[in-house]
Amino acid sequence: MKKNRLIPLLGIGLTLASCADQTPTVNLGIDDTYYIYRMQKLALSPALTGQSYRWMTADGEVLSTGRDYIFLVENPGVYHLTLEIIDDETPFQYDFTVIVMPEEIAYSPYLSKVYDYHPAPGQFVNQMPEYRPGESYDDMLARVEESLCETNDVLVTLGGFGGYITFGFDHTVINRPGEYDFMILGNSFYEPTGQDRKGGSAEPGAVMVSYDTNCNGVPDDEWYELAGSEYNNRETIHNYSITYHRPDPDREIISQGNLIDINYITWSDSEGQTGTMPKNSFHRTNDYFPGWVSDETLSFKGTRIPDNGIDLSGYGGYYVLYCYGHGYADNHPNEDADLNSFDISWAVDKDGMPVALPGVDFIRVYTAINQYCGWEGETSTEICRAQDLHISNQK
Ligand SMILES: [Ca+2]
Ligand SMILES: [Ca+2]
Ligand SMILES: [Ca+2]
Repeated sequence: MKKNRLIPLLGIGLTLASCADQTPTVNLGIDDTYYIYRMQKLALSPALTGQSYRWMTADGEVLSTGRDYIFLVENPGVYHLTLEIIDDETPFQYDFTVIVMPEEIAYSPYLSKVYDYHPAPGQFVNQMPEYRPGESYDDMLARVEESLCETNDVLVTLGGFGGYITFGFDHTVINRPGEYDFMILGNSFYEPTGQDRKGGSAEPGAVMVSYDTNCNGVPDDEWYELAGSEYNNRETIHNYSITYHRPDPDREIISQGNLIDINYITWSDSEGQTGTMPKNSFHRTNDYFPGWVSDETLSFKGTRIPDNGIDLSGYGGYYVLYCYGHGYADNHPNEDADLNSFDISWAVDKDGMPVALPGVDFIRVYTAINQYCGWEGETSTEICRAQDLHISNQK
């Protein structure tokens, strides 16, 4: 979040308002003129109260009917706005202007910040990125940020179902109507033999978005899921939750083919099911439970979409993980930009109702499948990059 600063204009010092501006000084609480950068929020909160409120453009288009309003636009320009406070006793109308300027240092289309990283257990955990004994969660978070920011493109695993990451850009991602707004890249690939149905290694991650409505720069606001192609699949389980248990040092070590410890990590879920995440011979040296976590259990929740892996060999030798339509990360190869792109207008609330968001500040991805595919192991979403599609990437 940019700090307030003063800029000289026509010899007058004017406050450059930003999202952090909560306490304007005039009686109404709204200034005559604001100067902000594009893709930055301006929080407006009148000091006067009324029965209802109407924020409008000069053309009379109603922008909001709430008392508080966050002004956010993509393009520089001069915006004439009106606040109408509707009240029998003290009605009020106030015209003011927001002058939106281009940013001084070009925004990056790529990630600039990782807010949190909480993978579920998995065969790549503690390796993507590497965890070194004694390191803290903050050390890991810094490494994840280094992996994903800009075009570093280093894969980060989210582990099994529910494992998640939260990231953001150096500006608010604008929701352009009818367009994809951002893209997330992973390591999905198509297997060569499939012709009729796209499949290979598709490990879909559900995507959630959040708008920093309290303007504190912290992802503590309401989250909304982007309803992907399987959101209304009858086999999708909403509000699914799972708890993984740290490996029991007293467990019986039983091997089975390429699985060298079939009782390695146990889990139980909200459907009354239990299961295990075995350790396999290809990832025998690393712990699958996050090394920086001291808790005995790890719990996650979210929308569980149906299993997508089919064993084509019939004996557990060759699984193909089929791709879903759209709306998931790590679901289609990166070359297919549209199938890795997301429209903020897909956002729904916890009841599945569409939510109109002007933009998003925080994006979360979590593994949306709880599935184990023989020697290929648990299905885990991996990501390596995210990009705002409305910012030029000419750098
Ligand atoms: Ca959009
Ligand atoms: Ca916030
Ligand atoms: Ca993957």
